[in-house]
Amino acid sequence: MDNEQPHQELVKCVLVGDTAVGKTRLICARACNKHVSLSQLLSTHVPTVWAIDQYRIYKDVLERSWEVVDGVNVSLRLWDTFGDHEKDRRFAYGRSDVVLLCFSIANPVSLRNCRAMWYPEIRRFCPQTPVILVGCKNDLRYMYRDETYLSYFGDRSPFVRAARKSDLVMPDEARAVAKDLGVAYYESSVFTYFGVNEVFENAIRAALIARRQQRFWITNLKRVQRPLLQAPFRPPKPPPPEVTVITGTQSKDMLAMLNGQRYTDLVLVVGAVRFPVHRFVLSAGSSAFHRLLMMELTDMGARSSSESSMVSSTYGDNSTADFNEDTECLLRCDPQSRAAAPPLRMWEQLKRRSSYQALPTHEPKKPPSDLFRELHHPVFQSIRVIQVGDSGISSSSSRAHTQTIVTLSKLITPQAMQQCLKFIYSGKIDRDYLDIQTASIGLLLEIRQAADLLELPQLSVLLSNIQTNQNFMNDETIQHYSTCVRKNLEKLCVNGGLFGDLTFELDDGHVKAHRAILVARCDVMRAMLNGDFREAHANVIVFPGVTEYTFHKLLCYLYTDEIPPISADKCLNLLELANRLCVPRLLNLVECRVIEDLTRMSQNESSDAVEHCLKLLEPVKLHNAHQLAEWCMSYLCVNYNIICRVSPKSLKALHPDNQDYLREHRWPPVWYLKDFDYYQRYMNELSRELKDSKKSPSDDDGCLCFSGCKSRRTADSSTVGQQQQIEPLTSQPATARGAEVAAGGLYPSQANSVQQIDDAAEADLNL
Ligand SMILES: Nc1nc2c(ncn2[C@@H]2O[C@H](COP(=O)(O)OP(=O)(O)O)[C@@H](O)[C@H]2O)c(=O)[nH]1
Ligand SMILES: [Mg+2]
Repeated sequence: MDNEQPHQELVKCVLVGDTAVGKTRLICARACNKHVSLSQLLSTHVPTVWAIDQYRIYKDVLERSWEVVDGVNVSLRLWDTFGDHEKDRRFAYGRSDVVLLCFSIANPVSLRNCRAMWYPEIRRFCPQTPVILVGCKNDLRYMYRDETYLSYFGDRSPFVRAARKSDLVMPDEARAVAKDLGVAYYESSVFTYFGVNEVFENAIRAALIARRQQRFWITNLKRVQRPLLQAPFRPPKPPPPEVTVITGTQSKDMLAMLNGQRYTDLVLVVGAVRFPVHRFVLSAGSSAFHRLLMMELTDMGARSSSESSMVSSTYGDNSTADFNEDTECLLRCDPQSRAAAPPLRMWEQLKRRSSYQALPTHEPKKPPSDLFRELHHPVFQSIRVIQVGDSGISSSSSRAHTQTIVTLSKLITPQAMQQCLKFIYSGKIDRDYLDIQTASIGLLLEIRQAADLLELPQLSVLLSNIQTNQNFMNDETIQHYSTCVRKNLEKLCVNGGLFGDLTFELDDGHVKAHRAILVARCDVMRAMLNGDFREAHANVIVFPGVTEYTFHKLLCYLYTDEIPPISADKCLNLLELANRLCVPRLLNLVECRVIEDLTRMSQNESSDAVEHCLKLLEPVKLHNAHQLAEWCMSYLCVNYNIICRVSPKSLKALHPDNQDYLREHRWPPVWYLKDFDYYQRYMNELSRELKDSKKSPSDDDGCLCFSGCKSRRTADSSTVGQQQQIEPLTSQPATARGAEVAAGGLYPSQANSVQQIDDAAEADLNL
């Protein structure tokens, strides 16, 4: 085609190839900058041709046709064609400057047709025109197993089918065809936009070089480079699989625990209503209760009235009172001593210690341990501790325990107490009170007063928010409460064993726990402790094969719904326990914690994370930690090279199916590594040649004298296509290439040099 204006070039580029290989989409991507979504790409294909008159009709299409390539202002005119083999494309080929021979990398037949049908046709109509082989849809090299991609085909098959691995054409296969035909090779995808601009930019180069050879006097083409070698396409690194944690049910479980009234050890007497509750929960939820229940309870008669008003005097003191050998005490709260002595033994000990007559060792009518005390406190009127039988399922149980009875003053009404307890257990109050429109103001005030007296600051804030119509702030308030109460439960009950009524004998120690929470939070524990099993009546349960470390994490979960950090090397026992006790959320939380630990490890230079993943992969599957197994597998896939380097033996020790999976899904894939190796070797060769050419005078420095490179020039002009085959150049950024362009622009290469590189790459790549 003739120049439209001086120093402006018009390039006619024709796209040919089988139907549905992606010609029209590729043209639209370049000419209209059209980006397409996956669903658009996968919609049913209707053969269309992009009309050439769009350059005339649409101004923006015409504007986008302009491009500056190696300093030359070019208007690229793209010609689309139908892919039917028998069609007459004579008109399209006429006066073309470059032909893009397209095939789909997911359709090997379309590549075969390039050699068998298309190239001969092109050469028939345009014997001298440069040709470029273009592998379209190269996103399918990794998308073929993408779940979203595959999901589109679910209900459309068998009419439309997804690309299969066996269909994929690898870069080296396509490159071999290109070499055979003596043309340059590029890949593109309109989905990722990889190569879209590169294909056309280099098509322009091929066209301009051919033009320069015909019209060597046109000086504005002297800096045009030969088509550059395309850097290989590396599929994106697959993201690690996401781990989901099933929603916690702690609030619900705690409420069920309150309503179920099982294993209670405290009765709150409020007016005519008695509330059986659990001391450990109240201690964790309310400072007022904590202090009341932690005080050293002595009998009134042994003290003066001023000393006996200890509740009021110790109020404000949050610490556990010191145990004094001389003090007659009913309940000792030192966790260590409690952990060491089961309740009954402790009771005996206390009885022995007690010198005071009120400890009713010989009183026949009163239970021997019954102890009563008046309290001089605005809310708590009196406290009584009695010894009772099992409050659990079996009334005939021999398991004895203490029951504390606290009588509250009239300042707290039963309804207010009900709501305070609900809040302490679950961080919630009844719905009726949440809306100022429906709630009775009087009742709200009663609850607020109770919350203040029982030192439940978050409940006070919650109620005040309701009163001021600022309910939107309550989520945060409830969150704050649950954080505080979880911390207390962990500190007092899990770590301290406060008011624990059951001891677990583990491989390396003893741990105290509370039947109530175990039963409320874990079905297997419920079956064990409620049923006819021996454990239902035992104070000590032997748990062989479990260490304190593991059991502590289990208790943390049962009490707080969360778990502390877990190191990857210690997780297996906990996963096994979580699986054995059927606690799926704990299993998920452990998976998350271990992944956190592995992610942290992976940030170091070391290969620790890889080694841990290799160790964990198969055992965690046995414990149903499938998400963790999947994560490890995905991590190993993207670190396959490291495994081969540092742990080839561990890799071989894996189940053959796992080895196959890793090989199959390794990232970057083998075809990329091969292609990258080819590219690098070529680049090295190129820089060597560049050095050599710097030493000898350049053949293309703008002078019209051909003497220095006569033989090469002759070869160039006679076989334009072959020139591209033997000299496919780099796809370095233009800036990086600037110096090279200035130094000569053309990159001579021996006719067989790329062939040699290719052969060497095949031989040397030990993949
Ligand atoms: N995944 C993927 N699909 C593509 C790509 N290019 C085209 N397609 C799809 O392949 C089908 C054929 O495309 P089209 O451009 O019409 O092919 P033509 O007949 O050669 O013009 C259409 O369904 C396109 O959505 C690509 O780069 N990636
Ligand atoms: Mg088309």
